Amino acid sequence: MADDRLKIVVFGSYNAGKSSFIQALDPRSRHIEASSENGPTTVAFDFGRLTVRDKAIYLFGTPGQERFEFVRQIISRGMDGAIIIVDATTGVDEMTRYFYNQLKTLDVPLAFMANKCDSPGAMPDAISRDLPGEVVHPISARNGENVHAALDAFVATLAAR
Ligand SMILES: Nc1nc2c(ncn2[C@@H]2O[C@H](COP(=O)(O)OP(=O)(O)OP(=O)(O)O)[C@@H](O)[C@H]2O)c(=O)[nH]1
Ligand SMILES: [Mg+2]
Repeated sequence: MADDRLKIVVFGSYNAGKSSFIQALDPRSRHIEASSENGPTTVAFDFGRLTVRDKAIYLFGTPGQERFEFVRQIISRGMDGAIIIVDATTGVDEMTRYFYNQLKTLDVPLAFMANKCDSPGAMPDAISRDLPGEVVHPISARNGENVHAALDAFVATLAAR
């Protein structure tokens, strides 16, 4: 993308809070979902837009369910940065590791968000420990805490590249 526009793709396990994260950043974001036992689940993608550091940020949220790998592949094309959302109440699971390993093989800037930090069972420090050398931002997509600051910090690293 052009220098003043950035495509950021949001990955993470099923139910981690990817759609909520994009909703918190852009209240007018759009979400293509179907109903599931845990409420709405993404079956195509989320799309949100906002301006950060004078750059137009295009946020694409992916589906977390394993069977939607083909959707993630399509949405990933041409991304300038990737965010992995981790549910801080359940920790770094197999799917999170899968996304991490996949993204590490690409030369794409990456940050982690430890989500649901409003929840009493959240363990953001354990997530940092499980991902040595990686940047992990504690956030709550539900109450919006730290979401803008975390994205701002990530965009700053992209702009510096
Ligand atoms: N307590 C708490 N709950 C959250 C937070 N963010 C999301 N949730 C809840 O977690 C559930 C899943 O949120 P979604 O945003 O749909 O998660 P997702 O990662 O997009 O899920 P899929 O698209 O199905 O993979 C919903 O019940 C949300 O209300 C948070 O910061 N705190
Ligand atoms: Mg979703």
